[in-house]
Formats: sequence, structure tokens, C-alpha cells
Amino acid sequence: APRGDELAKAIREQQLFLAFQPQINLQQGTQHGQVIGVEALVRWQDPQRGVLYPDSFIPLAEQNGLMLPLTWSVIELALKQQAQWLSQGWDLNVSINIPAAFIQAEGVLEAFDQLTQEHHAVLSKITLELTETAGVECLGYACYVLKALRQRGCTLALDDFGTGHSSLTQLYRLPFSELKIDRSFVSLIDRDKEALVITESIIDLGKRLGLTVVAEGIETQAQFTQLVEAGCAVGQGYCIAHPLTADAFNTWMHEYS
Ligand code: G
Ligand code: G
Ligand code: MN
Ligand code: NA
Repeated sequence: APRGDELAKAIREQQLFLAFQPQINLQQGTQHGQVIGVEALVRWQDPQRGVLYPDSFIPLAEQNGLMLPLTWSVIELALKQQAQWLSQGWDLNVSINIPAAFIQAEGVLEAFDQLTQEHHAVLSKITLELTETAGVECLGYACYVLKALRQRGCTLALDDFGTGHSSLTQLYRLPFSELKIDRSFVSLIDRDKEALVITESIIDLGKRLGLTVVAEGIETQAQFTQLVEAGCAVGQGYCIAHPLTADAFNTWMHEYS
């Protein structure tokens, strides 16, 4: 297994890269609905081990105090990629996974502004998918930062909704405009009546609160259809596309329409 010092070196030497999973408009009712954007998912190109996935190094980053540099690296890659797509005429939203504690780090806004300018990114097409928000009060500095990011045009999404760390309380306390239904519900809706009822209720709740509801982990045609019928706005998952490297995403986009 990789060690903390190896991960620190990997971050410094820019061995992290992003995979992009397309997110499409579900309300056109076809698996070829409009591509709204992508979720950026971090990977580590290790010279010895090959490509490593977040489950094998995010916990390591947490244990070694590396979440801050890792997250900055991801943000910079995501902003660069968004600007690159914009320059080729693709007006895509890019969603980035952000551990909520990150928002409380000193100088977040200044660093965001600096990176945005440097890479000519457009924050109105950036979504911050916040996870582990339980420790974040919408008070003081964290709330100020979230509101300032919203003012700059960022969309704030509550990720993994419905699981232990992502609850109604969080939805109520923080200024979200998007809600992501956790894969653990979506993966069951074609087999389990209760999972379907819960998912439909989350979609209703989100709509009534004026939130954009996004379903992740859509794997089957049946799941897709049930989400469309329940009125879910946006979806991603293997039945639409796997997470893709930037090159593979390019090819996929050209073949998709
Ligand atoms: O890409 P994959 O399905 O292997 O991701 C596994 C987990 O790692 C998911 O829960 C995902 O949210 C998380 N993850 C993926 N990319 C990032 C990232 O850039 N930052 C953080 N903090 N988590 C990520
Ligand atoms: O927790 P988060 O939503 O960030 O997790 C996204 C992760 O889920 C990505 O790492 C991605 O590889 C994975 N993923 C994406 N689509 C599917 C899917 O349809 N099924 C499963 N099992 N995993 C998926
Ligand atoms: Mn996510
Ligand atoms: Na999730």
C-alpha cells in the first residue's frame, strides 16, 4: 500500500490527474440528453503501481494532513480543464468534490480568485460538491466563504444526500442549490420498493426547496427510467458513461451527439 510520504511527493510532482464523468439532462427522457457537465474524480498515476483510485489514497491523505494540498491540486486541474473546454467551444459545468473542512482553511477565497484568474476559468460553471459537512456551521468564516463563492457564481451541492454524513440538517443549515442523491439509493430503485419511495421523496423534497436534484450511480435502463419519471433533473452513472480521462471524454463527446 502507498505511504503518506509517497502521496505528498505525488501531489508535489503532479502525479494526480482527473477523470470526468458526464452528467446529462434527464428530463429529455433519453440516454442521449444534453451533456450539462462532468464530475471530476481524482486519480493518482503512480510510476510503479499504475493508476490508483481515491479509495486507496483519500484515507491516506486524511491521515497525513494532505487533504488541503490534494484538494488544491484537484481544484487547479478542474479549473484548467474547464477553461480548456470553454476555449474549444464546450460550455461545460465542472463539479469538484470538496471536503467541507476545506472551506474553513485560511485564504480559500483569495486562492480561488487567483486560480480562477490565472486559468481563465468561469466560476458560474463550477459546482462544489460538499461532503462531510456535519462539522461546518453556517456561522462565521465558513459561511462567509460559502456565500462569497455563491456570489462568484459557484453552485454549492450537498453530496451523498441520504447517508449518515449528509442529512436534512445540513441541507437546512448551509446555502445549497443542488442535492446529489447517494448512489446507495439509486442502485436499488429498480429492485427495492422502499429505495424507490425514498428516492422519489428526495426528488420531491429537492424540487420543493428549489434545488437541482442530481442522481449518481445510474447503472441500468430501469433505474434511468424511474428517475426520469420521478422528475429528477440531472443524472450520471455507468449506463450513461464511466468516468473518462480527458482524452477519452473528448472522443466520447464527439461520438455522443
Ligand atoms: O472515482 P471513484 O468512484 O473511485 O471515487 C471513490 C470516492 O472518492 C467517491 O466517494 C468520491 O466522492 C471520492 N472522490 C473522488 N474524487 C475526489 C476528489 O477529487 N476529492 C475528494 N475529496 N474525494 C474524491
Ligand atoms: O461519492 P462520489 O459521488 O463522489 O462518488 C463518485 C464515484 O462513483 C466515482 O468514483 C465513480 O467512479 C463511481 N461511479 C460512477 N458511476 C457509477 C455507477 O454507475 N456505479 C457505481 N457503482 N459507481 C459509479
Ligand atoms: Mn461527488
Ligand atoms: Na456521492
